[in-house]
Amino acid sequence: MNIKTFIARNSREALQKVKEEMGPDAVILKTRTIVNEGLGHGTAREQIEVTAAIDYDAALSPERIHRDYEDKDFQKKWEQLESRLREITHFLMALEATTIHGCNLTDLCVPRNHYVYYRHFGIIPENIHLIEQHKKGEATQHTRALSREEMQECLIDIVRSIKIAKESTLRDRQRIYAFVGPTGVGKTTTMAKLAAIYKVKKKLRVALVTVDTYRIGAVAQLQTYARIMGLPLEVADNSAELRAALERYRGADVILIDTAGRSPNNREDVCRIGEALNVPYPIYHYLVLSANTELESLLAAEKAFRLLPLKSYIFTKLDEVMDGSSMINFLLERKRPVSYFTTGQNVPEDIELATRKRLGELILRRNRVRSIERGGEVMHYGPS
Ligand SMILES: Nc1nc2c(ncn2[C@@H]2O[C@H](COP(=O)(O)OP(=O)(O)OP(=O)(O)O)[C@@H](O)[C@H]2O)c(=O)[nH]1
Ligand SMILES: [Mg+2]
Repeated sequence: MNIKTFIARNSREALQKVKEEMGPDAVILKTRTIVNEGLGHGTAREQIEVTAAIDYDAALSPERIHRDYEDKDFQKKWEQLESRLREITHFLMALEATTIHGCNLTDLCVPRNHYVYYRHFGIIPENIHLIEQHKKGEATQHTRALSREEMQECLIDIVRSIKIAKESTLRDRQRIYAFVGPTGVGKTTTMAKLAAIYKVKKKLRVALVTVDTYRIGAVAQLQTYARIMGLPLEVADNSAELRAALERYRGADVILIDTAGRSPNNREDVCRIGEALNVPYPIYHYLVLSANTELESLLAAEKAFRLLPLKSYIFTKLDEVMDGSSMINFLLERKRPVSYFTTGQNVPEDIELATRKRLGELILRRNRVRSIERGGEVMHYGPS
């Protein structure tokens, strides 16, 4: 039992202090009013003294632990802790392995020193074998430390294992693109960037449609872009209206369709997007994801939106991440290619075609390899 006394101006403040310092399980043993004499000359004032106690055994009781474990936030934190611990264990294992002559990570079929560098580059253990599989038996049994060239090779092997979408060069056929994904990832902004590029740089006839009649202000947001760029915009509430809009846009080279952001945890909402896009036209579905999202959430989003015929990914907000390792691990694990990266809020400037060179730069942005760059040994991460 731990007992403590708190003095405050009133009982509310005293209870707050008890809660902050001893937690919600503290019990109040005694409360009394005391007089603080101050500096004399009539400055005396009344204060509250509270004596509280906490039984640490009770705070750690099986009932309490069980109650906490039922809590979703607690479970999430627990899982994160477990996964971090697994990661640290793997990493230590590999570090240790570099000192053992002739050993190989047999379960992963990866030379141990390669393994260490992959980990340095932010690749999660589960994805390392995917990279090595790609090399189809090229793996060697190095046990000495890797040279700079070999380290560059590891980097090249990582980016080579990621699929990059080819930009469509079809000019004779109308192209229809839909932008789907979780809320606030930048679907509308990305669509506006591409619309401007198609119109201004590629001189194509571009038309816009939105099926996002769900969020207040969504139509107005796109109307503003359409007005600035001088592009036609249709609002469709359902698949029949979308079909009619597409028919009206027969003469357009490119049609871009914006959709409402949906939580990946709500399957029904994702299905509704699918229903709205269910028209007898070939629609190329981009799954738009934000690079500043943790790996688990990216995988969960992909799993939910896989209900739709996804073709490739667009990753937004690369300007907001330190190293993009969750995106890189996602792309290693998921087999669809990546089409574009967006790097800021400016329309249309902040968008680029996805390249392996850019992925390599992102991997190098990790703190751990900065010293190599600083030492004048700037890495070349190979062909894109
Ligand atoms: N930093 C940064 N911000 C971006 C990028 N792309 C979009 N944003 C910002 O992200 C916010 C949301 O963008 P929207 O395009 O409205 O996102 P959305 O996916 O259409 O959102 P919902 O339709 O509500 O689901 C805006 O403030 C954009 O300016 C990017 O590449 N980098
Ligand atoms: Mg939007």
